[in-house]
Amino acid sequence: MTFFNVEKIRKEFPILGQEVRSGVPLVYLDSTATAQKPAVVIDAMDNYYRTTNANIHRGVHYLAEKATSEYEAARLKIANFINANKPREIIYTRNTTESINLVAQSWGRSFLKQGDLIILTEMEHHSNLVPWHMLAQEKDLRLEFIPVTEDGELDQVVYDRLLDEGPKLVAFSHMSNVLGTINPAQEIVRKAKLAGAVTLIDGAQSVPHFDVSVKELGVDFLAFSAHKMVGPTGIGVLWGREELLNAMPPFLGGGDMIKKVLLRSFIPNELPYKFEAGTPAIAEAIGFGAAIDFLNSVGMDNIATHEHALVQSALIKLKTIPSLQVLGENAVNRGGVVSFTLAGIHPHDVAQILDQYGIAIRAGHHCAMPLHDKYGIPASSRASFYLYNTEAEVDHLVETLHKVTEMFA
Ligand code: C6P
Repeated sequence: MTFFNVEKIRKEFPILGQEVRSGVPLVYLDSTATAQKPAVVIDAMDNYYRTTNANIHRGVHYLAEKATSEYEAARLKIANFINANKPREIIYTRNTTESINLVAQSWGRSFLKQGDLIILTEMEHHSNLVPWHMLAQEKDLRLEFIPVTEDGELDQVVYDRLLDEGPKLVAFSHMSNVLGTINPAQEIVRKAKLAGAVTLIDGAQSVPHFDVSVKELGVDFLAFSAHKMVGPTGIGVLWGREELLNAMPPFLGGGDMIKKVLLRSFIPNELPYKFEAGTPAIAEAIGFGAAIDFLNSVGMDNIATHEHALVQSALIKLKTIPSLQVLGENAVNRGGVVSFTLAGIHPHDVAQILDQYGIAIRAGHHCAMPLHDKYGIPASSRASFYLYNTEAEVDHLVETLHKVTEMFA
C-alpha cells in the first residue's frame, strides 16, 4: 500500500525517466550507495553558481553575504531536521566517514588512553571500524564487538556483559547497510549512558529513511551524509553535544577555524567554525538545504511507511526463489535494504545480468567485510529502496532473478 503518490514523486527526479539501453528503463535499486537527486536540489546548486557564488564568512560584499546567509540557513534546516538544540552543534564535513574520523581524531585522541574500551558491533560499515582501528593502534585501546545474532540483530546479552567492563565509547550503526536491521538505538544509548560511556550513532542509513531525533535518542554524536538523502555528494554532518564539541580540539587547521593566529600559536574559533577549516562545500550545503526541504515536503513518516511496504513485499516475493538466501531475514525491525545470495551464482554475475534488464543493484561486501566474514561469504547482492521506488520495480527484480537462476540451472 502506498501512502503517497510515488509516480508524482518520481517525476521530480530527472534521472529516473531514462532508459539505460533502448527500450530498457532504469530501475534504480542502489539508493543505499547513493540516492538520486530531485530537480529542486540540482536547481538550487545551479542557481547558486549562476546568481550567488562567493566565498563565505570572509567578504562584506553583496554576494558574500548572500552566500553566507544561504549556507547558514541550510545549517538551521539540518538542525531542525534532526531535532538538534542549536545550529552550532551541526558541523559540516564531507560525509559520514569524515564525521566519524573527526570524533576519533579529536575526541578520541584527547580523551581516550591506553587500555580504554570501545564497544562497536559486528555489523559496522568500515567507516565505523577503521577510524577506531587506527586510534586503537596508536593509543593501545581495546575494541570489543556486539555480535550479530542468527536473526540479524545485535546480541543484547553480550552487550550487557560488555557494558559491565566500563566502556568509554559505544559507537554503532543505526541501520545496517547490509542487513537493513534498524537497531534499538535509544535503548543502546540509554544503557551506554548508565555505564558512563560516550555514544556515537552512524546515521548514514537512518537519517535519510526515517525520523531521527537526537533529543529522543539521547546520543552524544550523530554522523550522516547528504548524498544518501537526495542531497549532493561532498557534504555530510557531524552533530555533537555542544559541551563535548567545545571540549574537543580542532581536527583540521587552516582558514576560518581560527579566532586569532600569531606566528607561533593560534586561538580556535567558536563552534561550529572551529571544525570547518578552509573554504567549505558551499553549493553543496545549499543543495543539502533544498534536499531537507524536499524530504520534509514528502514527510519522513510517509517515506518510512512506503519503504517498509516495499521491503516486506520484496521479502515475501523473494521466497519464490528457492536458491535465494536473504541475510538477516528475521530481524524484527528493518528498513528498505535486502542483501542476498543465490546458491552457486557469484553476486557480481547477478548484478551484471540484472543490469542487462536495467536494474541497478550493488554486489560485493558493501564496505562491511567483517559482517560478510561472519556469514562465511565474500560478497552478497543488495537491492535497496527509497521514496521513488515502486511495487512494479520489486516485481521486475523478482522476475529477473528467476531468469538469472534459470540461466545457471
Ligand atoms: N555505505 C553503501 O553502499 P560515506 O561514504 O561517508 O557517505 O558513508 C559511509 C557509510 C557509513 N555508514 C554506513 C552504515 C554506510 O552505509 C555508509 C555508506 C554505502 O552501503 C557506500 S559504501
